[in-house]
Amino acid sequence: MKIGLVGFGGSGKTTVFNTMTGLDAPVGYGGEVRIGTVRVPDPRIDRLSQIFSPKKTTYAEISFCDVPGEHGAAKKGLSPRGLQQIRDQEALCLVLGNFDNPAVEGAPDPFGDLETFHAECCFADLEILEKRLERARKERSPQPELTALEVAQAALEAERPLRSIPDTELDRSFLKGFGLLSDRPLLVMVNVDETRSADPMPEPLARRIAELSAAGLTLCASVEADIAAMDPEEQAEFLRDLGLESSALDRFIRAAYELLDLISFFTVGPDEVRAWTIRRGTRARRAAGKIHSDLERGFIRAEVTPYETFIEHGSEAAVKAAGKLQIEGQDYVVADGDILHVRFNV
Ligand SMILES: Nc1nc2c(ncn2[C@@H]2O[C@H](COP(=O)(O)OP(=O)(O)OP(=O)(O)O)[C@@H](O)[C@H]2O)c(=O)[nH]1
Ligand SMILES: [Mg+2]
Repeated sequence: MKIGLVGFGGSGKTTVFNTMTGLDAPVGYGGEVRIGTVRVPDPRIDRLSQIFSPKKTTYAEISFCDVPGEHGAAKKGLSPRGLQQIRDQEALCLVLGNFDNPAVEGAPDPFGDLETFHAECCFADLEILEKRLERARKERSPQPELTALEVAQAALEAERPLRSIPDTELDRSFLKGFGLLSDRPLLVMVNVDETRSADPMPEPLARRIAELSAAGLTLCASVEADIAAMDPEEQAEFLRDLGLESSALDRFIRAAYELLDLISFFTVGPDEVRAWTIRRGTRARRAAGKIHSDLERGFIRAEVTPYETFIEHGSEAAVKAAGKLQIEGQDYVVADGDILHVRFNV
């Protein structure tokens, strides 16, 4: 999963990036585009790894791309270069500064920044769509394609982000490869100051985020940076003192999985215990293809054990003996926590 961190200059993107990835990119004033990955913590993988003692344990990963914002009072917004950088990201995380930053002019205005970002995305998408539509009309493209482009254009003109238009109204197959920003899943992260690190999302902001079909999260990036540097026990105590249920990384990952409708399935064995990320609703053959294209091509069946069943019985042999091993065909919808063995023949 690739997530682009975007937002205005000095909103705290690089600070967030560092906390999430454990890297140490320099904060403040621009810089270069950076990429870092984090491992998605999963206690189920920890447990499976203990049981199998594999040579290798592989967690799911999220990669973050930190795109510097524009600086200076006259230029607030996203640079064309910045926009270009985020087009190939699967999801966007907009960081909104809501703390006093001496390097940024004026009081923080997360609500206004959200509107500006939204307007910029709609505008950039509209530009792309207008060109496409003009060409499609000239080339007398088939009606369904024209309809899709027109529906998208009308939504953007009404300042509705494309992500808010359901598939039943918009045939997205005609919009593939355009890199439309307002169609990307969006997670809005409000970066608050130290004194309000456990405050809930302000109501008007929460409402607007919902209207934009986005998800929201608050954190204090600088407090989180301190938390990330602590050892686990210290962390737990510190979080409790602050009134936080979990670290921003945990909350972020949960929100991102929910937003993108992602789940994990597992493969296990003496060589490797591994988590794989798929979209909810993915069928067994497609899921097998994540592991290797041969498994998708030559798919015969999947032997499935839900994680809980496995833990209850303690071993794969015990699961089988209890008659709990599920033999599933290619159309089986893989569930979160399924342990899969794919039988295939190529
Ligand atoms: N008080 C406070 N300061 C913060 C917080 N988050 C970031 N900062 C500070 O704000 C400044 C800018 O933070 P960055 O993370 O570099 O901001 P950025 O969004 O990456 O900025 P650009 O890359 O220039 O767009 C730094 O001096 C940070 O230390 C926060 O939660 N509270
Ligand atoms: Mg930065």
